[in-house]
Amino acid sequence: MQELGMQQRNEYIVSQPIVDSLYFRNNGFCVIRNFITPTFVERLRIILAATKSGTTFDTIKKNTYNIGIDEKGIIEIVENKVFAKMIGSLGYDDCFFSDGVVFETDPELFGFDWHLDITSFKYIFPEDRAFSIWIPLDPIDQEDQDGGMTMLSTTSFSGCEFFKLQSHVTRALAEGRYNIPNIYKTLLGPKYRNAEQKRFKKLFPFIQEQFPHLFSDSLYISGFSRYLFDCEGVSYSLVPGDAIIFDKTVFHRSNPLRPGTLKTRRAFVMRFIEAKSRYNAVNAVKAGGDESILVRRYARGDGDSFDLASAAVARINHNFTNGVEHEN
Ligand SMILES: O=C(O)CCC(=O)C(=O)O
Ligand SMILES: [Fe+2]
Repeated sequence: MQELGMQQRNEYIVSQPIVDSLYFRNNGFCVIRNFITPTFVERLRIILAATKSGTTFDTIKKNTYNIGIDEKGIIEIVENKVFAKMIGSLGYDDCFFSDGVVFETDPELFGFDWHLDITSFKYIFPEDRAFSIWIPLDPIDQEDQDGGMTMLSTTSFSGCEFFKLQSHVTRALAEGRYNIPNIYKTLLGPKYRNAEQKRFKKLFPFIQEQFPHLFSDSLYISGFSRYLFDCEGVSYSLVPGDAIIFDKTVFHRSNPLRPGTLKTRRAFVMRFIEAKSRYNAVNAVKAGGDESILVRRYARGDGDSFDLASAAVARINHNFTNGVEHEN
């Protein structure tokens, strides 16, 4: 474990966030201990309480995009030197804050099955880099009620090929190179929209219990692959102030919140995109799902760099000594 200690201290980011950068570079994710202060955890809880529930998914209580995007504390975190040093140590170049997302679940719901965050990262090309920081606002105790997340190492299976496929197919459709039935035309695909689909969904718990190996309604994986992912997945117990940082290529899922004293589990997620990425206009428009206000603000034409003059950017601070670039 590595301490990224610096003298600098501000109200929101604890002065010594602890990450294991080697682990991150090998697996695509790691835990961050001491990421934010109790004051900022409280601030995020207030923001979440004032957030209306989004409408996209029915396995989660709240999933709302574009939250806290102009919040002073978030901008301070992003522009903080300790933060930039941490991000740099994980192997990223300069990156901008692209969205704030709220997630809340309870013991009645399952949260999300294994997935990638295509909605949040549809704006860039598959090879462009991006990541998320998941900040639970309630304690996560794996032995007790859990409600955390499970992460799949990119050494087991990486989502990068899916980003490629999704972007290629979306572009091919936009260019009219082939046609597919309407039902497949957005990211959300044939999920349960009409009455017939909703009736079908009611059978799910039964089918999944009886035949978990045969059947899956995941956008990405079969029932058998879900079993493999579950075997390989990594989870953490976390206290408020800790976080999980994960690359866009990392498959992840919610751990259900078991019944107990905690009635709801809240989380705030910060999304980041590397500043040198290019805007993938076709994918951004055609992939479906919610839209990031910040990305819309910074986007120019298809294939162009983002205009980040007004963005919150973590500057990784490259130094040049004797013509050789090295990171601080
Ligand atoms: O909070 C959750 O349960 C899911 C979070 C998630 O999928 C994400 O941060 O991308
Ligand atoms: Fe996610």
